[in-house]
Amino acid sequence: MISLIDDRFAYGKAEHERYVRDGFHVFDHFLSDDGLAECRTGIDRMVEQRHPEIAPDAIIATHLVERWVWQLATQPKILDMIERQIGPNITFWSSHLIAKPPHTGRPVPWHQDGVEWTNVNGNFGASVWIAFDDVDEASGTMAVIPGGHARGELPRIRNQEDHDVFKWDMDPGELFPNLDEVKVYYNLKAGQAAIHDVMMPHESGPNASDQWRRAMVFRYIAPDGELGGSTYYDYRTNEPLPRAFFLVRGGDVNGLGLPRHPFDE
Ligand SMILES: O=C(O)CCC(=O)C(=O)O
Repeated sequence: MISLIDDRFAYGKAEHERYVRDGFHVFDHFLSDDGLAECRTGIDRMVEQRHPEIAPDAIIATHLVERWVWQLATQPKILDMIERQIGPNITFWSSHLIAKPPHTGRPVPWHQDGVEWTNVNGNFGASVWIAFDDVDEASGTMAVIPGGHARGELPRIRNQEDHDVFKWDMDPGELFPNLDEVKVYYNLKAGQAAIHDVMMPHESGPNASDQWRRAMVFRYIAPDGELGGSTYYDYRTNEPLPRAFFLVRGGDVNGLGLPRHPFDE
């Protein structure tokens, strides 16, 4: 059994304090070399196998059908980090593979995740954003505004573009006036990762490079919040899949009968 997470990955008091202050944190070490190779094999297959209706940047809820995604998202070291943020009771509820092909990937407009989710609220863990390629501004990596999460809910407009996933744009006029100076791009090597607060304003540009830009994001929330339903679509068949909140650590404190696993073991 290979270790998916790099031995040097660490999320202690100092990292946590920086995450709380800045609203994001970048890890130099996240996936092990073997872990990265295994994930890339899975992603290549998924991009290849996806239903023609599913865009490569909208491959959602993959943990419901891909065991390797589930295994990665529930790695004890990741859950230890989330526990430090939200306490001992944790559900894992969302995975999203955002793969932008060379030259054709779509941009993601400025938004705050916690505002997009109208029926999921409560004690959120960080969103965990994992790079499977070297990513930078040219390839459409993500950008954040240090400290921007502390500004609360920012004004927004419904966007006019046909974005499958992100339905709201923050009003650009209300953004930080010196945005270009303050925004920080995730310049990551494949296998590195970053976390962001659910209220962090963030965006990503189109992929103007010759390389794929593939990243996956995982989301966690404590089980005592509002755990609203939704419908996702199986990336292979486009069949509907109900959203589920999997209790991955601790107790089902509100007695909701939360499932612990998406697969029969
Ligand atoms: O990876 C991207 O391009 C955007 C990701 C994003 O919006 C998110 O993780 O919430």
